[in-house]
Formats: sequence, structure tokens, C-alpha cells
Amino acid sequence: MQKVFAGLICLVLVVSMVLGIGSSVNAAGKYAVIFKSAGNPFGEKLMEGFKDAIEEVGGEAILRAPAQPTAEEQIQMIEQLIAQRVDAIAISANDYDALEPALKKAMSRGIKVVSLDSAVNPQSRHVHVNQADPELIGRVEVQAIYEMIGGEGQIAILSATSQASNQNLWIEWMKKELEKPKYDKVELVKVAYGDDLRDKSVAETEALLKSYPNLKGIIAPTTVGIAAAAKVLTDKGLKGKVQLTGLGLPSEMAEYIKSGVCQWMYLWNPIDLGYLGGYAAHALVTGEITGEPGDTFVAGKLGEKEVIQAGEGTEIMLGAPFKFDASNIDEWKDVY
Ligand code: RAM
Repeated sequence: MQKVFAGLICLVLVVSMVLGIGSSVNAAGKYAVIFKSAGNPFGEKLMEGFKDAIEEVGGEAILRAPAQPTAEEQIQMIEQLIAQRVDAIAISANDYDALEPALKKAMSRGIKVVSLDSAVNPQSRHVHVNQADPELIGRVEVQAIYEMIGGEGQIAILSATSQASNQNLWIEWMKKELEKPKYDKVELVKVAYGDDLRDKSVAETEALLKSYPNLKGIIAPTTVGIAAAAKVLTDKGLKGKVQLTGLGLPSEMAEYIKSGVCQWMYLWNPIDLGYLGGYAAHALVTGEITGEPGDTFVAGKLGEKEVIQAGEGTEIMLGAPFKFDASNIDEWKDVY
């Protein structure tokens, strides 16, 4: 009897080894992050932070970004990751609703889903990792351009893609801010879309300047857009004539902040955003959180974080946006 029992244990061990069960490789699981598109330095930093977190918990990080910022390419990637049996997917979405069938399929297979940076709708995720309060981000950019243009004149917005849920939400808040009587002499003439592609963002900036020769200011709530617009304004000698603000990476914008083409701008730490996304995904996989309001977990060096209600879904907040100007840009330009 004892021999049979010992034999059974041996058999179980051999089968476990063959299947990889109980082996130390990927014991903490496979975690994928999908950014909006490849070649975006903000996305590279976000994925770097995600990888840092996953390596800290002993998991395997899979980093993906489609060539074009489309929902279709992200859906294909989600399907591939489902087939790879990953444990979690963190995604910066190219569309709020279009990923729903693919992400629901992932969740039905036990895969935990986190959106970060650019949200999917609440039905398509367990939780969203939000960079900062969207109302504050939208309002503060309008307040900045108002001050820069001296309170009157035409302004335009240069955004990412027309489907980007983060930019669209910020633009909604910009429009609400512009409804205040204070802005009666400020006219928003156009929202242009550079699709987070450098060349398209350059072309859209040039088109804005051509169509609106009296344009006084541009708000670009995208790191790709603001850097492209800064280059165009610099090349055309428009410093001081057309003002620029928005959300920019210090590494890409330091020269323009110093030259005065962009007097100040805002952002948060993209490495920390990805890192928080990684820890949130891990906490879902281990069952430490389910994505319900009131859930708490320790996000590595960022400390304890809480899941809160946000609209019809839940989210985890990174922090407040940070203002960059000539006085502090040098401290940050080598960080991100
Ligand atoms: C771009 C992307 C990203 C956004 C930043 C501010 O890099 O659109 O999603 O969060 O800008």
C-alpha cells in the first residue's frame, strides 16, 4: 500500500513538472500591457514602469503596442494574449467601447483586466488606473492658455485620435471650463487630431495656423501633439505670437520650455502610472482586490492604494498633475 502511495506521489510530481505546475518559472503569472501605439515615448515609459512592477512581484511582463493607434489592432492583440493564457491584461485603450467583446471574453476566461491611461467602459474591465482627476486636467489647461494669451483670442486644441477616451474626457472638461463668463472673449475654433503620430501632428498644426491666421493659442493634451506643435511654432518663428500649453514629457519639451515657445505645461509620471497598473493587475490576480470600492493594496514603492467609485465603474488614482516650467524642467528632463 505504501509503495502504491509513494508511486502515486512520484507520478503526480512528474506530471506537475511536465506541465510546469509548481515550477518557479512564472510562478507569479504572465502580465501583459498594451499601449495605444508603438513609438510613443510616453508609452515606452509607461510600459517600463509596468515591467518594473511585474518583475518586483516575480512575474513575466509582456509588452505590446500596435503599429497604428486603432481598436482593431488592439483587439487582435487581446485575442493573441487570451490564446497565450496570460493572467492579466492592462490596456491603454484606443476606443472606450470597441474593445468590450474582446475584453469580456478575456475576463470570462479568468483573465484580470485593468485599463490605464486611456479607459475602457466599466463593463470591459475590473478597474481603471487613472493618472489624475480628469476635471482638473481639463480645466487647468484652459486656465493656462487663458493666462498666456492675455484673456482673449482664438484658440485650438490639438489632440491625439478622435476615439482616445482620455483626451476626449479632458476636452469635455476644457469645454465646460470655457463656458464660464470669464472666457467670453476666448473662441475655441477647432479640435484637430494628430493621432499621436508625429508627422500628422505637425501637419495638423500647420493646417491650424493656415486656416486661422489670428490663432493665439494651442492646447495639446498629448505628449506627441505638444512636442510636434512646439517644433512647428519654433521653426516658423511664432514664439510669443501663438502660445502653447498642454501635457508634455519634460524630456521632449525641455528645449521649448527654456526657449519660451511653451511657457509651462503639465503631466504626471508615466513610469509610476505603468508601475501602478502592474501592481493593480497583480493584486487582482492574487485576489488581494476584486476591483470593488474600498479594496486596498500595497503598490510597491507607491505605498497603499485604494479602489474608489468613479461614475459607474471603479478606479485607482495615481495623483495630481504636475506643472513644469523653466524653474523645474531641468530636474525632470532626464527622468521621463
Ligand atoms: C500621449 C498619449 C497618452 C496621454 C499622454 C498625455 O502620449 O495620448 O495616452 O496620456 O499623451
